[in-house]
Amino acid sequence: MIIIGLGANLPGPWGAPEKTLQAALNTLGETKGIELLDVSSIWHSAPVPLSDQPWYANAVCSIETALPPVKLLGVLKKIEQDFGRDERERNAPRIIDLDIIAYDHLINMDAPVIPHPRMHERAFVLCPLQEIAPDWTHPALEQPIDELLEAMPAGQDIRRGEKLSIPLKIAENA
Ligand code: PH2
Ligand code: MG
Ligand code: MG
Repeated sequence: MIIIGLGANLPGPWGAPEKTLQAALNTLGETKGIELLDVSSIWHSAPVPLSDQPWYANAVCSIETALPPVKLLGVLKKIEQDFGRDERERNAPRIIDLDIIAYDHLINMDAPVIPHPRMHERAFVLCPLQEIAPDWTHPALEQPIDELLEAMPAGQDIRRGEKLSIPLKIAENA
Protein backbone atom coordinates (compact mmCIF):
# COMPACT_ATOMS: atom_id res chain seq x y z
CA MET A 1 0.00 0.00 0.00
CA ILE A 2 1.28 3.46 -0.92
CA ILE A 3 0.35 6.11 1.64
CA ILE A 4 0.39 9.86 1.11
CA GLY A 5 0.12 12.30 4.04
CA LEU A 6 -1.70 15.59 3.58
CA GLY A 7 -1.34 18.61 5.86
CA ALA A 8 -2.32 22.28 5.79
CA ASN A 9 -2.48 25.10 8.34
CA LEU A 10 -2.82 28.25 6.23
CA PRO A 11 -5.76 29.23 4.04
CA GLY A 12 -5.18 28.86 0.29
CA PRO A 13 -6.98 29.58 -2.97
CA TRP A 14 -9.75 27.11 -1.96
CA GLY A 15 -10.30 28.67 1.45
CA ALA A 16 -9.71 26.97 4.78
CA PRO A 17 -7.13 24.14 5.15
CA GLU A 18 -9.94 21.53 5.08
CA LYS A 19 -10.97 22.77 1.62
CA THR A 20 -7.37 22.63 0.47
CA LEU A 21 -7.05 18.98 1.55
CA GLN A 22 -10.12 18.05 -0.50
CA ALA A 23 -8.83 20.05 -3.49
CA ALA A 24 -5.41 18.36 -3.26
CA LEU A 25 -7.09 14.99 -3.07
CA ASN A 26 -9.16 15.81 -6.14
CA THR A 27 -6.02 16.87 -8.02
CA LEU A 28 -4.20 13.72 -6.97
CA GLY A 29 -7.14 11.61 -8.15
CA GLU A 30 -7.16 13.38 -11.52
CA THR A 31 -3.44 12.81 -12.04
CA LYS A 32 -2.61 10.39 -14.82
CA GLY A 33 -1.07 7.21 -13.47
CA ILE A 34 -2.40 7.67 -9.93
CA GLU A 35 -5.47 5.90 -8.60
CA LEU A 36 -6.94 6.92 -5.27
CA LEU A 37 -7.99 3.91 -3.21
CA ASP A 38 -9.04 5.24 0.18
CA VAL A 39 -8.94 8.37 2.30
CA SER A 40 -9.15 9.07 6.02
CA SER A 41 -11.14 11.66 7.90
CA ILE A 42 -9.64 15.07 8.44
CA TRP A 43 -7.79 15.15 11.76
CA HIS A 44 -7.30 18.51 13.46
CA SER A 45 -3.96 18.58 15.24
CA ALA A 46 -1.77 20.96 17.20
CA PRO A 47 1.49 21.83 15.44
CA VAL A 48 4.40 19.45 16.13
CA PRO A 49 6.62 20.69 17.69
CA LEU A 50 4.15 22.74 19.69
CA SER A 51 4.21 26.42 18.69
CA ASP A 52 1.85 29.33 18.15
CA GLN A 53 1.27 28.30 14.52
CA PRO A 54 -2.37 27.62 13.61
CA TRP A 55 -3.63 24.06 14.12
CA TYR A 56 -3.30 21.72 11.16
CA ALA A 57 -5.82 19.82 9.14
CA ASN A 58 -4.23 16.43 8.40
CA ALA A 59 -5.30 13.32 6.52
CA VAL A 60 -3.80 10.35 4.71
CA CYS A 61 -4.86 8.60 1.54
CA SER A 62 -3.85 5.34 -0.08
CA ILE A 63 -3.08 5.22 -3.77
CA GLU A 64 -2.00 2.84 -6.47
CA THR A 65 0.64 3.91 -8.97
CA ALA A 66 3.41 2.52 -11.12
CA LEU A 67 5.38 5.75 -10.59
CA PRO A 68 8.58 5.08 -8.62
CA PRO A 69 9.04 7.12 -5.40
CA VAL A 70 11.15 9.89 -6.97
CA LYS A 71 8.60 10.44 -9.74
CA LEU A 72 5.73 10.31 -7.27
CA LEU A 73 7.49 12.90 -5.12
CA GLY A 74 7.81 15.09 -8.23
CA VAL A 75 4.04 14.89 -8.74
CA LEU A 76 3.42 15.86 -5.09
CA LYS A 77 5.87 18.79 -5.25
CA LYS A 78 4.23 20.03 -8.44
CA ILE A 79 0.79 20.02 -6.78
CA GLU A 80 2.25 21.87 -3.75
CA GLN A 81 3.69 24.52 -6.08
CA ASP A 82 0.50 24.84 -8.11
CA PHE A 83 -1.40 25.37 -4.86
CA GLY A 84 0.93 28.27 -3.99
CA ARG A 85 3.16 26.69 -1.36
CA ASP A 86 6.11 28.79 -0.26
CA GLU A 87 8.80 26.34 0.87
CA ARG A 88 11.57 28.62 2.03
CA GLU A 89 11.51 27.73 5.73
CA ARG A 90 11.44 24.28 7.30
CA ASN A 91 8.37 23.50 9.45
CA ALA A 92 6.87 26.90 8.57
CA PRO A 93 3.08 27.16 8.32
CA ARG A 94 1.93 26.02 4.90
CA ILE A 95 -0.95 26.04 2.44
CA ILE A 96 -0.37 22.38 1.63
CA ASP A 97 2.16 19.65 2.40
CA LEU A 98 2.08 16.32 0.60
CA ASP A 99 4.46 13.62 1.82
CA ILE A 100 5.12 10.02 0.87
CA ILE A 101 4.52 8.21 4.16
CA ALA A 102 5.06 4.66 2.94
CA TYR A 103 5.52 2.90 -0.37
CA ASP A 104 4.51 -0.76 -0.12
CA HIS A 105 7.25 -2.54 1.86
CA LEU A 106 10.01 -0.34 0.50
CA ILE A 107 12.75 0.90 2.82
CA ASN A 108 14.68 3.77 1.26
CA MET A 109 17.54 5.46 3.11
CA ASP A 110 18.18 8.09 0.42
CA ALA A 111 15.87 10.97 -0.37
CA PRO A 112 12.97 10.54 -0.32
CA VAL A 113 13.47 8.57 2.92
CA ILE A 114 10.73 5.91 3.06
CA PRO A 115 8.85 5.26 5.26
CA HIS A 116 8.75 8.92 6.26
CA PRO A 117 11.44 9.19 8.98
CA ARG A 118 9.17 10.75 11.65
CA MET A 119 5.82 9.17 10.76
CA HIS A 120 5.92 6.66 13.63
CA GLU A 121 6.14 9.48 16.22
CA ARG A 122 3.30 11.57 14.88
CA ALA A 123 -0.31 11.26 15.91
CA PHE A 124 -1.39 13.29 12.87
CA VAL A 125 -0.07 10.49 10.64
CA LEU A 126 -0.76 7.40 12.78
CA CYS A 127 -4.38 8.24 13.68
CA PRO A 128 -5.59 8.71 10.10
CA LEU A 129 -3.47 5.78 8.93
CA GLN A 130 -5.02 3.46 11.49
CA GLU A 131 -8.42 4.54 10.20
CA ILE A 132 -7.77 3.34 6.63
CA ALA A 133 -5.16 0.62 7.28
CA PRO A 134 -5.68 -0.96 10.73
CA ASP A 135 -3.47 -3.92 9.77
CA TRP A 136 -0.57 -1.84 8.46
CA THR A 137 2.91 -2.71 9.74
CA HIS A 138 5.95 -0.45 9.57
CA PRO A 139 8.33 -2.24 7.18
CA ALA A 140 11.55 -1.09 8.88
CA LEU A 141 10.49 -1.13 12.56
CA GLU A 142 8.36 -4.24 11.95
CA GLN A 143 5.77 -2.90 14.38
CA PRO A 144 2.03 -2.89 13.69
CA ILE A 145 0.19 0.41 13.73
CA ASP A 146 -1.50 -0.30 17.09
CA GLU A 147 1.93 -0.72 18.72
CA LEU A 148 3.24 2.45 17.11
CA LEU A 149 0.23 4.36 18.47
CA GLU A 150 0.87 3.02 21.97
CA ALA A 151 4.59 3.89 21.83
CA MET A 152 4.01 7.34 20.36
CA PRO A 153 5.27 10.41 22.29
CA ALA A 154 2.49 11.63 24.59
CA GLY A 155 0.89 15.05 24.72
CA GLN A 156 -0.14 15.40 21.07
CA ASP A 157 -3.47 17.16 20.85
CA ILE A 158 -5.55 15.71 18.01
CA ARG A 159 -9.26 15.45 17.15
CA ARG A 160 -11.03 13.58 14.41
CA GLY A 161 -13.09 15.76 12.07
CA GLU A 162 -15.16 15.30 8.97
CA LYS A 163 -14.64 12.62 6.32
CA LEU A 164 -13.00 13.54 3.04
CA SER A 165 -14.49 12.14 -0.15
CA ILE A 166 -12.84 10.25 -2.97
CA PRO A 167 -13.43 12.07 -6.25
CA LEU A 168 -14.93 9.95 -9.01
CA LYS A 169 -12.41 9.24 -11.73
CA ILE A 170 -13.62 10.12 -15.21
CA ALA A 171 -12.40 7.42 -17.58
CA GLU A 172 -9.25 8.63 -19.31
CA ASN A 173 -10.42 7.50 -22.76
CA ALA A 174 -14.05 8.60 -22.37
N1 PH2 B 1 3.90 18.90 9.54
C1 PH2 B 1 5.14 19.25 9.82
C2 PH2 B 1 5.55 19.73 11.13
N2 PH2 B 1 4.51 19.72 12.09
N3 PH2 B 1 2.31 19.32 12.79
C3 PH2 B 1 1.07 18.92 12.52
N4 PH2 B 1 0.14 18.89 13.48
N5 PH2 B 1 0.70 18.50 11.26
C4 PH2 B 1 1.61 18.51 10.24
O1 PH2 B 1 1.26 18.13 9.08
C5 PH2 B 1 2.93 18.92 10.49
C6 PH2 B 1 3.26 19.32 11.80
C7 PH2 B 1 6.21 19.14 8.81
O2 PH2 B 1 5.80 18.64 7.63
MG1 MG C 1 5.39 16.99 6.24
MG1 MG D 1 6.66 17.74 2.90
